[in-house]
Amino acid sequence: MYIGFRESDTRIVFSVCVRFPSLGIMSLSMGGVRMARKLLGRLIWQAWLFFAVVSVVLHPTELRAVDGDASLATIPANEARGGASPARTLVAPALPHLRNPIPLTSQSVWTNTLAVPFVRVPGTLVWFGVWDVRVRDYQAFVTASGRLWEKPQFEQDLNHPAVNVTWHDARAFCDWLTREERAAGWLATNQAYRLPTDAEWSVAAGLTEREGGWPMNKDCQVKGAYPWGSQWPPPRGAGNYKPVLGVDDFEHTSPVGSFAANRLGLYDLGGNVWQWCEDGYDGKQKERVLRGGSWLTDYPDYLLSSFRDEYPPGSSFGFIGFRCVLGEVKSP
Ligand SMILES: [Ca+2]
Repeated sequence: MYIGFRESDTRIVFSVCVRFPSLGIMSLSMGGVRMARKLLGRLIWQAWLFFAVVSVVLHPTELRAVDGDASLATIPANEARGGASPARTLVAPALPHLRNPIPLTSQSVWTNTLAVPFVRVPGTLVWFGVWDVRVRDYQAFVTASGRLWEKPQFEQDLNHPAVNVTWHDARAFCDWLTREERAAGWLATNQAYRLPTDAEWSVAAGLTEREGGWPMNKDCQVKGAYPWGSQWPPPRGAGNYKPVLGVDDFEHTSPVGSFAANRLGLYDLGGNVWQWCEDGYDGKQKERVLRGGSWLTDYPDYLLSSFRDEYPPGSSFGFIGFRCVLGEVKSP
């Protein structure tokens, strides 16, 4: 539409008004109306007035790095609030907050209040904790909540994965940490911790599986794919599995991060402890899915990345732990 002035003029006026809405207001309130009319002409003045009003009403607040680090990304507020984009594609939540912003690159690592790094997992909408929830993390939850926690019969230090945790315990931990970090201003109200879904876990493990259906129906359907690659038997250093495999020196659990991470930077995706997932194993919903194998696993099919184990959600063993993911929720 022709509006009587050049596109370059429009850009300048728009830019000034959008970036400095207060300047537009000040000029208008201090006699700038006459000056604008005189210098810019009637049409440009009208455009200025229009854009000043629009910018005051609609100008999005931007969440910026408070430390002034120019290398950190400025994240649009609509992304921060999980605003719907015209084409809703698989875009991980921006995880912006006012204290620890992250650059929006595929290599992003975001570290939470428990000093647990989280990485984006392309193909999902969530960020994965790079390792299982540790004894030190879970102990903080137990101390704060008073929840009962029976320690295992073997020795663990603070960096071992927390075990003897039921599916309910794992979810309670996620809820607690969500509340804590929201209250501290580290998470937006539409961001929350939870367990990974069965499908998300598969993506993190590098599996390509059909969408939908129960985990039971996908059990062991991808042959020859293990957390360490395709070779069998597993090579030395593949992870913490049952001693009979001879791949590691740990009799029970091992400190998180003791073995090489996968291509996404996730540790112990296979071995050490089984990891609870959100999903029911089948339509009966009596059991929950576990993925990844443990220090007690040696049977070849059980070590497949596509293997699903299942236990009632109240089960608690020394070979079961969990990891958290961070994602968006539909409403606070
Ligand atoms: Ca072992």
